[in-house]
Amino acid sequence: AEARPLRLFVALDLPGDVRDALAATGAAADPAVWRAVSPDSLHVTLAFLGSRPPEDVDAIAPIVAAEHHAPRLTLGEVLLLPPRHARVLTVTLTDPTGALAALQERVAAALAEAGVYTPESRPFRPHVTVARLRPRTRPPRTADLQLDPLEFSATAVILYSSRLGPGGARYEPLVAAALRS
Ligand code: 3AM
Repeated sequence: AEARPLRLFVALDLPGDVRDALAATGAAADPAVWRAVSPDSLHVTLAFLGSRPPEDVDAIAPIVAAEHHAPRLTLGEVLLLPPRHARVLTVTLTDPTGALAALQERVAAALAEAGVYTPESRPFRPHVTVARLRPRTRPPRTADLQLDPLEFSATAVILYSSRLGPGGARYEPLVAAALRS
């Protein structure tokens, strides 16, 4: 029998203190409206590959492992996305050197070259989803949350498989490559 497809995405991993700050922001949002993302699920999506045959992991692993230098980043602002009919509460990332944008472009181009990814036409806007709108809930217009302007280095590039379940998506790391800061 054929192996089941995997729902794959490549993401940037964050230091523990940054995860803690982001988890606190998710937890500070109105719990009647938002469900906070658990600290171990927080990430910065670089490329969402969607449903792929498991064999593709062999082609993706060296692309994930090819990255070496950690982009230096800052937490930006709390932003509801999409803007008019928010589904998620996010924290944007500021990329003062452009290193993250360059890394994302390299990874996306290599994945496309390997035939496992179709690049998105919309621009890459780095963010971390910290809470998701509860089902059948009207999205608010603003979040009204404060954020400390933390500065940090990303820690790793990770290939995740996402399993959809009753309690939301569960992310399992398949390949992880540490970044040097
Ligand atoms: O965690 P964030 O918000 O960066 O929204 C999904 C999540 O992004 C996104 O992939 C990440 C891991 O699930 N995602 C899910 N389906 C998607 C799709 N069809 C998608 N991104 C683009 N196209």
